[in-house]
Amino acid sequence: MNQQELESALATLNLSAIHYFDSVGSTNDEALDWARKGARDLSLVVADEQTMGRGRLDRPWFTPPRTALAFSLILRPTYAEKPLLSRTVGLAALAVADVLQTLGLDPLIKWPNDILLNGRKVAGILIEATWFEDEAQSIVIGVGINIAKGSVPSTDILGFPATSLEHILGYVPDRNVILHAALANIIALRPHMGTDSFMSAWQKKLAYYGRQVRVEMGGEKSVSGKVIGLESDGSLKLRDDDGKIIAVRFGDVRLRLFA
Ligand code: BT5
Repeated sequence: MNQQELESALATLNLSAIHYFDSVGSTNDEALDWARKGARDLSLVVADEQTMGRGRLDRPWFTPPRTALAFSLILRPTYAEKPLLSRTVGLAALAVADVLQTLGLDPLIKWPNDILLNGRKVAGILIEATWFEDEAQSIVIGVGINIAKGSVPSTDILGFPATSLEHILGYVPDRNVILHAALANIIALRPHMGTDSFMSAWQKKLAYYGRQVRVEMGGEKSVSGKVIGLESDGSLKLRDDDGKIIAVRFGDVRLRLFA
C-alpha cells in the first residue's frame, strides 16, 4: 500500500483528497484533526498500520502492518442529512456488509457497529464527529476490517471472538479492491439514508434478530429482551419479559444464554 497506488485504485470515486500513512496512531484521530482544519466532504485517511487504533469507549482496535484495512472517511453533512446522522453507523455497516456479500459471504451486523462472519467479528466501525456548538460539522466514519489472518488479535485480549477474511475465504483478498467497494457503497447508499428501505435493509442484516439478548451499557447497567428491530434513529428495539418495548441507544449486545 502507498499513496500513489491508493490514488489510482480509488480514482473513479472522485474523493476530495487522500492522506495515506504507513503507520499512524489512529486514522480517526487524523481525520478529526483534518476535519477541524477544513477537510472537504469525502476526504479519506488510510493507514497500513495503526499503533493507537480505537474502538468505542477508548477500547483498543488492533491494526498490525500489511494485514488489515483501516480507514476514516470524512463527511460534511448537508442540511438534509443532519437529522439522519444517527443512522451513519448503519450506512457504514451496510456498506461493509454488502462488500462481504459480493465475496459470497453471509455477514450480519451485531448492533451497533460490528460486522460478523460465522458469529465472529471481522470488522468494526467507529463513528465520530466534530462539533460547532451543538451542531455536527463533520462526521468521521472509521472502519477496520481484518483481511489477512495476522490481523486477528490473540484471543486473550478479546471480549468477543474474531476472524479475518482470509480465515473464511481461504485466500487474502486485495485490500484496495475491498476499500474501493466499501467506499463506493457508502457513497451510493448515502442519498438513501432517510428512506424506509434503508432501515429495512439494515434491520434485515441484524444479528440476533428475534433472539433474547442483554445489552450492557457500562458499569452495572444493562437491559434484557428480545431483539425486534430498529427505531428510526437507529436505536435497537427490544421487547422485555413484561412485553414492554425498550429502545437502546448505546451498548454491547450479548446473547442471553439460558441454563
Ligand atoms: C469497534 O469498537 O469495533 C470499532 C473499531 C473501529 C476501528 C477503526 S480502524 C479505522 C478507525 N481508526 C480508529 O482508531 N478506529 C477506527 P468496539 O465495538 O468498542 O470494539 C472494540 C473491541 O474489539 C476491543 O475491546 C477488542 O476486544 C476487540 N478488537 C480489537 N481489535 C480487533 C480486531 N482487529 N478484530 C476483532 N476484534 C478486535
